[in-house]
Amino acid sequence: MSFPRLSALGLSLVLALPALAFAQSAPATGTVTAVDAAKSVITLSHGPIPALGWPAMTMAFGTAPAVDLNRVKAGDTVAFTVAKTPEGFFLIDAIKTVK
Ligand SMILES: [Cu+2]
Repeated sequence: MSFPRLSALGLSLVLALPALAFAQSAPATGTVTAVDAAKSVITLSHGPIPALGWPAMTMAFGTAPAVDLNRVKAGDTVAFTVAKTPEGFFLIDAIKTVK
């Protein structure tokens, strides 16, 4: 009967994973500095993202297929969420302009 061993392994894996890995996306806000919709890449100057332990910075992100980058442009102030893929990449999985 291997069930108890599997349970213990499952628990240790859950505890070892960063909280974000398979959980909800991390919320953040920022300003768009560049958009390449054809490549699904957006560059943002973003504020601190406490859920990821990140300081404010300017960086490029890939985006999830559901994100339509034709709806944002350089200079826009945006609210977005960042998800970590199982491969360890950070992707924007939702974004919207804010006033
Ligand atoms: Cu960053």
